[in-house]
Amino acid sequence: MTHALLVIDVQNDFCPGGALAVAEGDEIVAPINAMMDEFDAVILTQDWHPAGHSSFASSHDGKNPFDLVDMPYGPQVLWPDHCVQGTRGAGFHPELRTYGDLILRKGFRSAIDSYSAFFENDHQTPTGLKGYLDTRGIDRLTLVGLATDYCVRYSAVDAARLGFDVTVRMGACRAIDMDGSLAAAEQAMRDAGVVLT
Ligand code: VGL
Ligand code: ZN
Repeated sequence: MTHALLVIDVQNDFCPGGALAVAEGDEIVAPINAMMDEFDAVILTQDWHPAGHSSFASSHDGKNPFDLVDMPYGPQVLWPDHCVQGTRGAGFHPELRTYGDLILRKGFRSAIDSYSAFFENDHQTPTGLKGYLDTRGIDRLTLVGLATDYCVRYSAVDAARLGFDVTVRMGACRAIDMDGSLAAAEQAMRDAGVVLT
């Protein structure tokens, strides 16, 4: 099997001090760096939103961060402005090793969010990652990164549904964990056949 490490969104805005900080988000950087050499390929994703993105609470009158709204493609949590293209917050954590094979950006269309590295939040619009992995013969994925209950969860579930052999190394992930979202994510990943270690 050809085994890739998929490093999800280890960006400044998801680390302590960032706009959408995940508790202890920076603690996974050293373990992820140490893992990279074990894999045939390393792929990093980057949440990459235009200013005024529709997933930002600031784009909706009278809404606050963490409110839920209905979008044409389904329910959407509204977030603080984060990972705006070209800003420091959108950059990778400065200590993360970033000389992997591919950097995949997602969430770049104003009208739709993209938690998963495979499909935007309509669960239909592809990012192109599946084609990249297939053409490189990659059939096994280990996921790490931020946040366990959003971008790691949806990426892992989509990968398993697409037929990849998927493991999430929970020790190298951290969660936003609101309203039981971490427990729900663990259940959804297990139900999809993802191995959690
Ligand atoms: C993420 C919320 C909004 C993530 C990205 O990387 O998990 N969460 N955008
Ligand atoms: Zn985002």
